[in-house]
Amino acid sequence: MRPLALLALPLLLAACQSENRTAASSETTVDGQTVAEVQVTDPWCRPTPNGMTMTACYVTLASSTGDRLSSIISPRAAQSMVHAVSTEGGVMSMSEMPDGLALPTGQTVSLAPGGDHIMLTGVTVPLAEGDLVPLALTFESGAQIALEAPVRASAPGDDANPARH
Ligand SMILES: [Cu+2]
Repeated sequence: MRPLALLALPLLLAACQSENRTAASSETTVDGQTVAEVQVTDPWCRPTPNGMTMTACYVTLASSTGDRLSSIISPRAAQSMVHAVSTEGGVMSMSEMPDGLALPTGQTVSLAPGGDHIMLTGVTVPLAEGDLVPLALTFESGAQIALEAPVRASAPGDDANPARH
């Protein structure tokens, strides 16, 4: 019976998304039906060892109606913003997206290491692996999503599939 019980645990956890809050969505009503407007999944943040006060967080976003991620607030950071990464003359730099992050209708937008990311600055209490970082995302449509991003040293799935980007 023991293996069976262990197998059932991930299923139970998957069914309780509102409880672990590592995935969330906002809802809107279209023709009397409730549909998910924006979905946010797979959030995670990098740890801040050795007195680092800035770090990056990553999420996967999808909007069924087209939207923009316009602002982010986290109680763990003085400031949170969406950064775009660009390379010019072989030098990588990052800058805040002035108009927020575009979420084209029906497309999945993944923030991932090496690319666009959520930048936390002014992190005063270090983020350690296993911590949960509350993130409140506000979208141009007015939708708001609150979730918790676990702190991890590497991207979810990296162990199983290093080719994942
Ligand atoms: Cu950045």
